[in-house]
Amino acid sequence: MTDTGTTTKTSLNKFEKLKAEKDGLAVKAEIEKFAALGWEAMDETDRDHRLKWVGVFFRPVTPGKFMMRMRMPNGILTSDQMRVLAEVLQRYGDDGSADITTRQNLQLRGIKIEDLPDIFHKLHAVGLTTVQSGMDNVRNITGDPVAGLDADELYDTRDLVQQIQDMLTNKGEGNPEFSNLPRKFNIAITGGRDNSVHAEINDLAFVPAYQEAEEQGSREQGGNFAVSSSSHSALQFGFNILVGGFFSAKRCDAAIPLNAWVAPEDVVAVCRAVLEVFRDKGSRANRLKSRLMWLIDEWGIDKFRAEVEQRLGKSLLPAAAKDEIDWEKRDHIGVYKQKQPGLNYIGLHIPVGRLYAEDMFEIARLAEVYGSGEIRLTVEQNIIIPNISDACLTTLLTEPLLERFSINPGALARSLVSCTGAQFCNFALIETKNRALATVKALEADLTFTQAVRIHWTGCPNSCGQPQVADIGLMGTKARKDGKAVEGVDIYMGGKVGKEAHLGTCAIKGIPCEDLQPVLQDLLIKHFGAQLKQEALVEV
Ligand code: SRM
Ligand code: SF4
Repeated sequence: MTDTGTTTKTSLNKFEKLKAEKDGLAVKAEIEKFAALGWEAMDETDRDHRLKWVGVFFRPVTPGKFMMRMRMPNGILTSDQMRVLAEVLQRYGDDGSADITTRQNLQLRGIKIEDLPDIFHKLHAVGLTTVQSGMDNVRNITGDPVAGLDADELYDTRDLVQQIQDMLTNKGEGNPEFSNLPRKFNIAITGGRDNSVHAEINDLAFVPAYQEAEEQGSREQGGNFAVSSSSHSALQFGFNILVGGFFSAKRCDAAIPLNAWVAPEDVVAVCRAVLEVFRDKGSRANRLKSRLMWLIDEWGIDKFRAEVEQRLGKSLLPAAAKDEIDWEKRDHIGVYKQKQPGLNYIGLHIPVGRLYAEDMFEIARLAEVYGSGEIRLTVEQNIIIPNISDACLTTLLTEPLLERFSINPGALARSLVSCTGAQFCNFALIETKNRALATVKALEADLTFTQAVRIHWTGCPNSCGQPQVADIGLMGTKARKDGKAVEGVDIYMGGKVGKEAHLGTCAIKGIPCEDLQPVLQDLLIKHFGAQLKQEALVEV
């Protein structure tokens, strides 16, 4: 007996029941009412769950101070939008902060329910939306952070990402067609060579690949072409499709090939078809087995592919023999030439992605004064300011903000990623962000490095901080020390990003956080060529 879409109503899990009682998107029309009522008088299910359909998260750790999760398609926003977000936060003083997320997105903290009508009004005025960013919806869609800037990119993902978001959110207004999926769903598109979006950990991902196409026929379709060595064929640009990648406390899997290739103009339709299959056939019984990969497991990839084709209304071409992901992953920290002559982008390191209102005003100012007003976010929780002319570059590099948000951070700080952790997240088994910063600072004080080492912290097995993609991943757990339960970590090793990406696995279990420093030092020396500063001095 399957537990997929054929499930009877009686076996629905508790979240399915709350969705059946009242659709999550219904709260959109009730914001004024909630604001008047206040968070304590509100219906608890609306407050704790349904508000997530409009991106508003009740935080049991800070009751009354909500988190607001935006949507930032391809991680791009304007200085005006950044300034509006900063204005929202400014109101909350010390309680207000923002985090850049591992999905190239922003989350605001300290939000009061009585302010929601005004906040939504302000966001709407600058074209920002929070809709369908939590619960059983498609999360922020990631794309190359240097799309349209990178001379080596194969495809500029920006417009496609926006089109997909518009389709599934009805241009930010909310779309009931896709607001009741069996579970969360992640989509990523990359048109660059270095897999900057971690395609392998998404439920649905598109990676660049050229398909042999008959020259004549292909030209008639008006696609992107490269000349092949064969005189009879051209190479048409498109994407190989990967499906089923996900992390959860129960299971983590890299995405697998759908054995399908799609031209850019069909990507939105394929997203729709895959989401329809997931929506209508995915499991709604056991929430721990509801992500897309469980359905693919049950059906087999061939049946899944056939169902997608049926929804699409046409056959998919088989995958191209190889994809074009052939670079190591870049971190974009520093100054880089754009493909547009005379223009540059700079990548600023934002320690563990944490921002305050003053930082955001300042970033908006720098983007306007030195660039075109555009600001970009990365899945490493950092910021890129593009379109800086050669003439402006030197002055920009003297701006005081760059002392804190450096273009040349230390070898560990540079690639440090951390999930929210115990400060705001009630799932957390440990505090993460502050600990991550303190640990790296101490390690950098004792060691010298010849390479950057990617360390990712995550506060619990939900893996929002993606420890499985890291060189060293640290996952919060309860450890034992002197017979007592203490905060600890399981250590993941071997995650590989960029070309030939694969997931790391748990190498060491249950290290108490207070004993972690020497363990990490040892790993950095043994596996990543770090040296104790004393020893390095002796060698010199
Ligand atoms: Fe996550 C739930 C934060 C990326 C897997 N995640 C949560 C909640 C909403 C739990 C909660 O209600 O407290 C966290 C909110 C804490 C807070 O106050 O910030 C939370 N997740 C985050 C963020 C903010 C981590 C960060 O610091 O960057 C990321 C927000 C992304 C965004 O902009 O939408 C975030 N979460 C991820 C990722 C990474 C990714 O997408 O690349 C994953 C693993 C990949 C995946 O989903 O396959 C991830 N989050 C989860 C899960 C486990 C999902 C599952 O299938 O079991 C949960 C728990 C759940 O959904 O039941 C979860
Ligand atoms: Fe919270 Fe756990 Fe996700 Fe960290 S990994 S944000 S602790 S749910």
